[in-house]
Amino acid sequence: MKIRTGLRFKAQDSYDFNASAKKWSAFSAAFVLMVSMGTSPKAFGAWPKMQKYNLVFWFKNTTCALRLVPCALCLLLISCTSNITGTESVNAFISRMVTTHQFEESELNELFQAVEIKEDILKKISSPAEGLPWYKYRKIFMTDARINGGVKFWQENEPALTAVEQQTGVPAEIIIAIIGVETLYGQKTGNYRVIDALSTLAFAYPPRSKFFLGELENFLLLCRDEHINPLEPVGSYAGAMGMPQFMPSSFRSYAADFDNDSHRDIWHNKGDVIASVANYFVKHHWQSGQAIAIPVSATGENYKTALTGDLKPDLRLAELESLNLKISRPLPSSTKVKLLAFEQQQGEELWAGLDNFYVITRYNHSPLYAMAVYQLSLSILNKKGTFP
Ligand SMILES: [Ca+2]
Repeated sequence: MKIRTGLRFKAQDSYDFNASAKKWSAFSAAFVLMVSMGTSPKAFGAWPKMQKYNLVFWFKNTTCALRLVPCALCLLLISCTSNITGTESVNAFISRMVTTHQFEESELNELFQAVEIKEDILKKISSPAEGLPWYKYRKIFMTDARINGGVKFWQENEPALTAVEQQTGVPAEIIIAIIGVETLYGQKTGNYRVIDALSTLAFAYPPRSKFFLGELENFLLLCRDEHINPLEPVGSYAGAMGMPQFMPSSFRSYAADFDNDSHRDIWHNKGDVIASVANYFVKHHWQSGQAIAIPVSATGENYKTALTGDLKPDLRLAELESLNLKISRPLPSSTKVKLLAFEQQQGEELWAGLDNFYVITRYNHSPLYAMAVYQLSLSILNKKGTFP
């Protein structure tokens, strides 16, 4: 079995990457040595003379800047070795794909000739937006453009949204808010080739290598299933694809074919996108008609003992009361909630997250993300109500 019969991978022009890598390695090493020697003038007895001629200030600033250069060179080195075929890790991956999934070895070798390691992805993976406090994170998503865009998306895709909501019980405004937060309704789906993003993180980012090797495996499988050239799909720097930003493993488990054309097209087909998001929620046990999150007010500070890291609802309503917490809407007494605190500029805002809030966090494990989706969904719903 091949990835795709007659598939034509356009490999890059041949280039002696190994020779280039050696050259850059030697150059980087020499530079690091030069800079590190230069930063210890005291050791060479040069300090008094430098102080005498007012060179200390110049020296400190210059060495500080120079110290950054080796870092840049390391990244440059990675980019110079962008052809990763022949490396031990890529060979092992290809062997596994051949033995486990019957891919053609020569075809995968040819494919990886065209794959590029992207240095900017390695920078981006280290600074996710989830590190922000809630009051800053919220502003990224609760904008007029995103709310109005949601209303427009609703109006343009009303038949598919209505059908999917009736079929699955997942509200249209939640599906729309996910697509709005993920890609601004398909406007920002990412510009990296998925195979470059996944290969960069699988082969050049050891902390998440295992996870991304799995996603790379799933990506090649989905390309074979869907008859897609693996060099074509584009996505985020982490390999999330299409309008709903599904990772390849999510695509294989949850993507849905709304229009029954035998393709699950989450890049262009809005019906498939809507059905796929809803299916993701259904498979994570969305409860039709149930609340998502409810504001809570506190007296005293007893509640802080309930603010644990896990997101799964764990408190009964009676327990909320015993912690001097008051929920702003009545709920059945058997309901379980998760107490969540969101950082505001002054103090924190408390919410009770219900099972459906937990389901949203299965799409992205951050409570900030789930709250942004929930609040955006409410704003879209309200705004749509104002249209004739
Ligand atoms: Ca389809």
